[in-house]
Amino acid sequence: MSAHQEPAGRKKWRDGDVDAVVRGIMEGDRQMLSRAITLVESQKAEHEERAHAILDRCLATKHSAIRIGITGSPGAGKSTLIEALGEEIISRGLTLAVLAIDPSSRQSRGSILGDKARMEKLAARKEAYIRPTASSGYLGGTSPKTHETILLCEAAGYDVILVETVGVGQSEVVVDTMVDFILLLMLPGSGDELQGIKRGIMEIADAIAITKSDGQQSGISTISKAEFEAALHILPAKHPNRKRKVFLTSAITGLGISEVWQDIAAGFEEMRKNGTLEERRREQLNHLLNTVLEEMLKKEFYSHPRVAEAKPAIEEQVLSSALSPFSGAKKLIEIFLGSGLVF
Ligand SMILES: Nc1nc2c(ncn2[C@@H]2O[C@H](COP(=O)(O)OP(=O)(O)O)[C@@H](O)[C@H]2O)c(=O)[nH]1
Ligand SMILES: [Mg+2]
Repeated sequence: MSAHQEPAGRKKWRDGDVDAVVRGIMEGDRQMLSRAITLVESQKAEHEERAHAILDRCLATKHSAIRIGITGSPGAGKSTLIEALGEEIISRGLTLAVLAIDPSSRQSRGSILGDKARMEKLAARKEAYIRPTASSGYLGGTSPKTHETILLCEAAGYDVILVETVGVGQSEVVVDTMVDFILLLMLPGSGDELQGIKRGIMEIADAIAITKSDGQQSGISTISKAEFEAALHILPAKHPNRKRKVFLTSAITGLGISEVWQDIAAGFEEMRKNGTLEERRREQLNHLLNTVLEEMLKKEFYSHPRVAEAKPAIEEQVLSSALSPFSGAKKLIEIFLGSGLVF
């Protein structure tokens, strides 16, 4: 840890805080971790700057966790499974952070509490850190901010990071750019969804869990398992040497939970051994760089005074067909770059 110098004079408490937050995160102080995540999630420019200063320092720790995406339709049993899987992970002597992203939370703040209540037992464990997060308008909730939050949790030394996202099609593709393993949750009897949208999701899933395989559902679950296994057989392989598995799980009876964990741990170990993990980490960082770059450019562009001034007139020309949308866009870019005339 670098020497922490008190700023000359008494600067505002928050300004000299980066050092304290970084140190706190690395020492396992949850409040500091939560504070850093709040900064990362903030839209305010001054928060962003501090968040980035914290992230830079945290990335230097080069801590790496097993990152798992848990995805599936609302009600598929994600939060409940995470609670069970979390206990399994803790029983193996590991610590975990859970990022529960709730896209419905913008409408009802209550659902965030709902998720945390669903993970009540896990929330009480000192080995687990649970962070419910509003989706801030991103599809399925995952965003560059989720990725940055993952990096903060890694610096805090958690062994495993679970990201709960709602399966709405594209969101899995986004979460796939930041995790090592995607567990897709399907309800028993949902085999007919194989024809539609879920096919795309299945292509990036590393394993499938047929949830709620208990009580009267058990029979239907077994049929679904066979259907999904057959579908995986047809789809192109995701890993050259590892077969993707379908598990029957129940958070109530504990069915399949240990097996799911073993599959995840084995997959991760294999990636670590054959070098694909390191490669993936590089790809993940590169993806984050490009996503953030795109966002920053967009923000710079739209908030630029020259652009704001010129845009209405150009828009009008495009709408009246005096200018093609292509030429209009090009003109705005030129104005942004300072090489075009404002008119
Ligand atoms: N019978 C049974 N019900 C479950 C199981 N897992 C979750 N549920 C119920 O399914 C509902 C939705 O679960 P939840 O974890 O909130 O789903 P999420 O929206 O995917 O996070 C809740 O009422 C749970 O109690 C399970 O393994 N068996
Ligand atoms: Mg949930």
